[in-house]
Amino acid sequence: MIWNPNKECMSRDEMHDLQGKRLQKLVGYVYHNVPFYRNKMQELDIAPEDIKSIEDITKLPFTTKQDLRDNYPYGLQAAPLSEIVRVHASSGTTGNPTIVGYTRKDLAVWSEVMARCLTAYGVTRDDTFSVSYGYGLFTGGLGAHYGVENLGATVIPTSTGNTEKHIRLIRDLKISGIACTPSYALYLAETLEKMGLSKKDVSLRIGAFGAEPWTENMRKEIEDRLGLKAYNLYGLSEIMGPGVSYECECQSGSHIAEDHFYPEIINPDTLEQLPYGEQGELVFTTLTKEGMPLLRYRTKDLCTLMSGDCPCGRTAVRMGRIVGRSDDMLIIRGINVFPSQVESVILDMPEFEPQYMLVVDRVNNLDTIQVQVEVRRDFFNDDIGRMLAMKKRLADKLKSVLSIGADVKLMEPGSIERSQGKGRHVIDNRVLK
Ligand code: DLL
Repeated sequence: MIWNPNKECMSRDEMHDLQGKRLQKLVGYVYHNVPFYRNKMQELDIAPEDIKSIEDITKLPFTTKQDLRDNYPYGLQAAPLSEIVRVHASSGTTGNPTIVGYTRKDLAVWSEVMARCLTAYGVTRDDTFSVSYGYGLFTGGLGAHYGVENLGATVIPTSTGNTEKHIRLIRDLKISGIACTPSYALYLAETLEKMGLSKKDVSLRIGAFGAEPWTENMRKEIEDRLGLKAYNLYGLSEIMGPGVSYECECQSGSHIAEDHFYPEIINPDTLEQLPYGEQGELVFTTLTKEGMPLLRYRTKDLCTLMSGDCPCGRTAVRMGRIVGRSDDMLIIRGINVFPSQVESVILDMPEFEPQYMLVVDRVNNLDTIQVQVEVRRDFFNDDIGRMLAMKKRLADKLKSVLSIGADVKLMEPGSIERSQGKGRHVIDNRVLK
């Protein structure tokens, strides 16, 4: 089944025409409504009229997460606040989060692309579907939720946590589909087994997994332990949220909803556009967004784009798995964490040396993060109570900045290994096999 064959199965020529027309309209819209883009285009000496087809996209400026931070909170919004009906946010590198406002039409497009994903996975109106991404500022929960409702399946908004209760609901409500991070899916499988149940006691058949990198081996393990077919779901808040691309039954790359999100691959050093098939940084232009449209947004995700026919009948370009990032962002339990966020918290506290190490691990299929930090000599103390209070102060600050709990380990001055060259601040022991 295909949700919207008119768009998902367009000929390549029709798609290029549509993308060209939408790009022209978009460029005029941002030029007149977003001073940031008008200035950038004037600096590059381009006017909206210079954009005549989708190929002209290379004339346009890039946008980065830093630009969003510099224009916090609403500087890049094109629509007036009276048109914005929802706001989501994702973590910035330091300080300001990235704020994304959606108009009513943006939300309609989002639930449309999410319905395309779910249909590609084989979800139908007869399914009962549990959305187990976090609800809140994170786009995962509400994004997937409205897609399931739009499709007409029954949505169970389980969100995260409370895993045993969730498993009982999966069993009792005969939940057949689930959306969550792949690591949470593994944790769910483990909890199921601990409760003395097995995949035979539940009727899960489809999983929509994303928000963090995962591998073919993880896919096999999740499928085997939960008894479902596992599909990739990709997206990012700046562009929309989940639903930017999705696997079909052929599972050979993820189809991009190209009539809304125009993809390019660039060399992250030279910023030159690369041909399909070459690995580089993924860049998206939001062709139809009203709230916060973005020109050539650099995702920092590294992957390849694939053209060519897919046996499912969809004609949209596919992207391969994300193989890494061109920045230092970590994804911990689905939440984006930048080492610089931790650094800014530590630098703000007089008790600590600017020497720290993040140790990331996966214990029982759940990501953990430990922040090791050196205490300044004048603050180092034999009084355990004072040391514990110091530890708690740092843990609380980290929690409020990172939105996830980190285990703090106080270290003696001079005990963290100094690096000769570039400071190394992360030890990631999660080996994605
Ligand atoms: O993670 C949106 C989302 C929610 C996608 C639920 C899928 C499912 P952000 O918090 O802005 O948005 O994080 C976006 O997460 O740039 C990638 O680095 C990573 N990411 C998202 N999906 C995948 C995936 C959501 N399927 C960042 N595979 C992106 C690998 C993914 N990485």
